[in-house]
Amino acid sequence: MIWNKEFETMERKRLASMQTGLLQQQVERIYNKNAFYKGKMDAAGIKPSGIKSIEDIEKLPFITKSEMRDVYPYGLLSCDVNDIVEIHTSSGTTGKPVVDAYTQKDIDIWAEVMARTFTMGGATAKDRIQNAYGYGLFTGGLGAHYGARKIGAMVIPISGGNTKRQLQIMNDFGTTILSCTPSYSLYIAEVAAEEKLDFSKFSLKAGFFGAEPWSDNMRREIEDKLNIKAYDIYGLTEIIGPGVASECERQDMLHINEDHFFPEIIDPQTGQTLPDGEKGELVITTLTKEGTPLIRYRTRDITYLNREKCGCGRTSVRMHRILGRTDDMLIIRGVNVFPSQIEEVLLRIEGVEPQYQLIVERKDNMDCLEVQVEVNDAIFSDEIKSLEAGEKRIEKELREALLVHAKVKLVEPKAIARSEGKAKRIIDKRVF
Ligand code: DLL
Repeated sequence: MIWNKEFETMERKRLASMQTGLLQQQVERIYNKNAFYKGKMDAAGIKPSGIKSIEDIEKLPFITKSEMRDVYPYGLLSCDVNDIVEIHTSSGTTGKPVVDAYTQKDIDIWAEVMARTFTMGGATAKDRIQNAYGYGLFTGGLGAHYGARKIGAMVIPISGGNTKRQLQIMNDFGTTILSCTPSYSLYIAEVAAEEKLDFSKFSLKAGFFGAEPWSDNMRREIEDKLNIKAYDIYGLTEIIGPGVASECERQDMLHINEDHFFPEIIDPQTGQTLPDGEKGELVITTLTKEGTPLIRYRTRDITYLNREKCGCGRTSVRMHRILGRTDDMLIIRGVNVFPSQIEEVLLRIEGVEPQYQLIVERKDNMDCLEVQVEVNDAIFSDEIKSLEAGEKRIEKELREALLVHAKVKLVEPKAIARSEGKAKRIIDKRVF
């Protein structure tokens, strides 16, 4: 099922020419309406008339998160402030939050791209969507809400938290679709097991999970435990929230809504554009955004692109699930380590639960990485000797995958704090 055949299956030549037109309009608008962008373009020596085709996007300067913070709260507005109908922001835990301001047209586009997302995973007007993403300034709750309403589904706007109630509502209302973070879906499964609830007796059939990194192994765990198909959905506050890219029923990379969000992959060190298939930092330009348009935004998310046509019939470029972030790459004794690599190794191992935390410390000027990971009851209640043997075995596998030593500590079930939103995987105690 395809929500918007015209745009999702557009012939690529036509799409490129449409993108050229949209980029030209966007650049013209920001140059004339936003002093910050005008300053940046003047400094880079590029005028709107210099954009002759979509490839000319490379002439435009990047924008970073810290620049967005410098112009907080309204510095990126490219329309009259009275035309803004809704505001969202990032959590701002590491500094001033970044702001996404939406006009009514921006909200309509958000609903459209989220309608595509739900339809890609087989949702229809007959579905009952339990939306356990947080409602509020976070974009997950309202973004999924608008998309679910757009396809005419029944929305259960429960927001995150209160897990027993989630299960009660799921059962009473016959929820067919769950949307929340992947880590929260596993917590829901865990509470269900404690309550002796059996998902095969529920009506749940699919879940739309994102807002944090997860792996294919974690997908399998979720699919098994909740008895559903689990789809990866990607987005970020700066661009629109969820709805930037999502998986179709083939679960084979995420289709980017390219008629609204133009993707590029760059080498994060040099800023050079990389060819399709090469891993690098994802850069996104909003082609249609009115409120707070972004030109060449450096997401810090690492992935690669694939332009081959997907078997589902969509022609849009696809991105691999996020492989890591340039900023949560840990540098351990000079070696680059991504939490996703560690998760991949851990979840290959029998008896290991998808609950882990990485603790980094500096002892005697040496970086030390400890991986704390939960194991199931059967393994934990084994003799100390076999626990130690398990730790050594995982340490060996991690060493082979990461090329650096990590100390492994197997911990009892539920020892690691659960999250109702994004999971906290890294505790970096080093002081730089
Ligand atoms: O997390 C938007 C969202 C809500 C996406 C609900 C999907 C579902 P932010 O809070 O601004 O926005 O965080 C954005 O989260 O740059 C990625 O690093 C990470 N992220 C989002 N989706 C995924 C995903 C929302 N599917 C940041 N896989 C992004 C991996 C993801 N990382």
